[in-house]
Amino acid sequence: MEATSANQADLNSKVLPAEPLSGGQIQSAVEEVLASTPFIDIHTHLFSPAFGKVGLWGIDELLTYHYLEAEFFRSSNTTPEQYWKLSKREQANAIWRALFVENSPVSEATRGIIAVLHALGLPTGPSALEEARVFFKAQSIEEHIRRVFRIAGVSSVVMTNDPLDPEEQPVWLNGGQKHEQFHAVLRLDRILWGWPGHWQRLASEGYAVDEKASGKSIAEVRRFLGDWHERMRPLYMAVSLTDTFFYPDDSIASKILGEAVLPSCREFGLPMSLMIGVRRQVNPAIRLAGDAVGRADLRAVENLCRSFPENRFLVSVLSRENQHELCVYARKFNNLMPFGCWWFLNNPSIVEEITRERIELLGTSFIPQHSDARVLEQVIYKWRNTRRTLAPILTNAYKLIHNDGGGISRRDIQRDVNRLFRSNFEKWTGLRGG
Ligand code: RAT
Ligand code: ZN
Repeated sequence: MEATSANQADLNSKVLPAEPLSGGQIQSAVEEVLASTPFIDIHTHLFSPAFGKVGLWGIDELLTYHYLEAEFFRSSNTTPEQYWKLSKREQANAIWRALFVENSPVSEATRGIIAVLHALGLPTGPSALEEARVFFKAQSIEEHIRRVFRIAGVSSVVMTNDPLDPEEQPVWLNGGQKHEQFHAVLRLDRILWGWPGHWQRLASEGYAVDEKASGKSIAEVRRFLGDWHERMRPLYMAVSLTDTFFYPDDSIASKILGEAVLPSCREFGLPMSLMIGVRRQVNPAIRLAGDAVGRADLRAVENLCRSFPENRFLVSVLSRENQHELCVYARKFNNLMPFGCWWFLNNPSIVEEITRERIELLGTSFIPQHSDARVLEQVIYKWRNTRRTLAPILTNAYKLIHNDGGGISRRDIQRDVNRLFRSNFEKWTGLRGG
């Protein structure tokens, strides 16, 4: 079943039958509702066509995704130094050979390539690469995006927009983008933890800031955020943080977060997204694939939620060991919205564990997943996998209600799926019909 429109999904939750389903009907009702509800993808690295080459799509980009590069170095004698000297096409050839011809694509990321090729009606066998190249070359991006989103069952996606990115900045300075299926997010890594390497960029753009973020700097960072809010109209502000992140402490990041970013979020009515737990560049030789994970001290989240009750926080944590605490904090603070099974967690076995735990502790008051897609067509496999993993989890939750004597209707299921994959986010950000 194809995903219906966003408006239809909202309507469904009012007009679908309200009679209780029998135990045997629950599973198919859940599967049908999941399949027909368009999801909002709340965090990706995709870009609308206005950004030109910044937006990645097609088979060579899919194959050189950093999740696959990490796996490639485990199954090939090619060294990172040799690999980085190759052209993109040669890199893709090498990854295809190592992970799809000489080995079976059983990992989550390799299986994703197979699912994408199949969904687009392409062959998936060892000799499929050239045909895929011919197919992608023939696509026009606007139409291709519509098709990919339709297959993936997403109504819109949220980008990651860095105001200091030299490739992105000119697009925003020349009118930005207006594509209704792509929403902006003001990403602040360079401003927050990257201040020592980037404050001069702000200074050169006319903001009176200094290295220590002293004097007028805080007011000037707020002016910078205001200017970018005006340009981007973001749905939220965001930052990714290491496992050692803490709040409050005497770092510049803490100061800018507490005194500039969070007050600006309040001023503009935006949530702040914190993605916590990355250990950056444990192996710099493999570049983007070289980041790892560490357990964080979530008392930082506790302190933020308590100290800033007027702010709303979207939080994703990378370490499996932090997941339970995050749920507990969400029970204490209703300005905290856990979201997604991020990066190394986006594997069925771990998604299953985390999502069950979240439902048991939080009901439907969380956002189960985002795709984190970097290459357009990845939304096809990532959302397909999410629906497949979620179906038995939701079915089980409803069967438990049923077995305990409660009634569950198709209308209830639609309402819940809407909440998990649409309206929790819409409510948090003010997005309408996204
Ligand atoms: O999942 C990823 O692709 C990571 O490299 C990161 O981009 C992460 O999702 C982030 O947004 O920092
Ligand atoms: Zn990301």
